Amino acid sequence: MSLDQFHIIESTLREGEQFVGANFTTDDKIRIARALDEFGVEYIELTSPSASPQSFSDACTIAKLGLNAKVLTHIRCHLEDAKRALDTGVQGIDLVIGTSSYLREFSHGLGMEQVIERSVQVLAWLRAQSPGLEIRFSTEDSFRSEEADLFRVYLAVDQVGVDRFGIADTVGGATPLRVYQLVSGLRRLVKAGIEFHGHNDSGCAIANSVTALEAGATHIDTSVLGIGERNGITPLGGFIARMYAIHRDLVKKKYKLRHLRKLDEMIAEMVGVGIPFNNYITGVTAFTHKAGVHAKAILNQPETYEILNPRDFGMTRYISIAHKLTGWNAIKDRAEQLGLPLSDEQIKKVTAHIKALADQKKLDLNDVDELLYRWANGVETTSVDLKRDTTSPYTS
Ligand code: HCA
Ligand code: CU
Repeated sequence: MSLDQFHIIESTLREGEQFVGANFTTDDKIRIARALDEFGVEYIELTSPSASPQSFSDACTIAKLGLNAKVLTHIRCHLEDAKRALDTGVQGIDLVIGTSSYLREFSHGLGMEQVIERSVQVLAWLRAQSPGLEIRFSTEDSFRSEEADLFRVYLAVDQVGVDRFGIADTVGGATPLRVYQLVSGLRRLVKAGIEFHGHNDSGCAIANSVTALEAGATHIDTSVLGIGERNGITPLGGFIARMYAIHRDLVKKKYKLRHLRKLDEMIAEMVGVGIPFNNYITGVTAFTHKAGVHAKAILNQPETYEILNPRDFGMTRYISIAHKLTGWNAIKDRAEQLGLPLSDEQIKKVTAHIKALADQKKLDLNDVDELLYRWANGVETTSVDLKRDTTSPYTS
């Protein structure tokens, strides 16, 4: 059910601002908010207006942009923070309070009774002030909290009434099975939406997010490139890749997938990092095929080795052919691209030659092309000394 009806809470402007390289200016934030809105995310979450005077005025500015996405801000369970958040004019507030023993002892210092008391107090105050406000209540470090404590606070909050409950894997230690258990446990207890926020310290953020949906969650937190505290949270692009693999038509309808690349590039530049080579969708090797066996099948039917269609994302497929694992079908395809009328027999011989050469040195596409031209011009050599320097295998 939720797999068909999920919502993205895009937190590049909140969790992402907690990434060590992030130092967004007001203009940066406006550009990011507009780009995310154009992409089609349903919600944009902003840093707490209590964080700094600029954070407050930027929240006011973004709340007034007239975006299609709902603008939320994220605050601690404090009355002062709640008052300041209301003053920004945002459409929703994400409340969070720590419930694990770590946070109770080393962060806010409150016992469970006080946690419940404060949560109910802040929520009831917000509800009274602004009945139409969309409010989420989340527990920080949910997976290292006692389950009985968690459910006690969720049920108390449910009595007051919230739009959404949050479950946070703050330290990135949860596995999909744990996520399934906790989310489905909460799903049985409450009717409101359920949001999952997952860090990626041990590599489960995307899997945990999708499992949360399978267990009944309705909203998933993401950030562009996954930026956030430490190694970050569920990356927007990776989550999109996963959901596209499940519901291609739905995802194509909901989001402007061709904007992902610009989004990833923009954030990478703003925070001073490169896009990882193996990044979902936009990494330089995401649609690169190499082995001859793969290349042959890809040329016949791309879906044989591709779960994502690069064209849907404005990306192009690349078949690497200048190496020892190449195959004659791929070389033949290249000869056809160059308009060279070589027979299959000739192509097979050139291919054997390319493999032998590649055993001796790194080749590039120019080397392959040169050999193909020579053969097409009647120079059927099998001992060409190719002197050209090699280039990156990703661009050859
Ligand atoms: C934080 C912690 C948080 C909150 C998540 C949430 C986390 O405030 O920086 O509000 O659900 O990972 O627990 O990002
Ligand atoms: Cu977080």
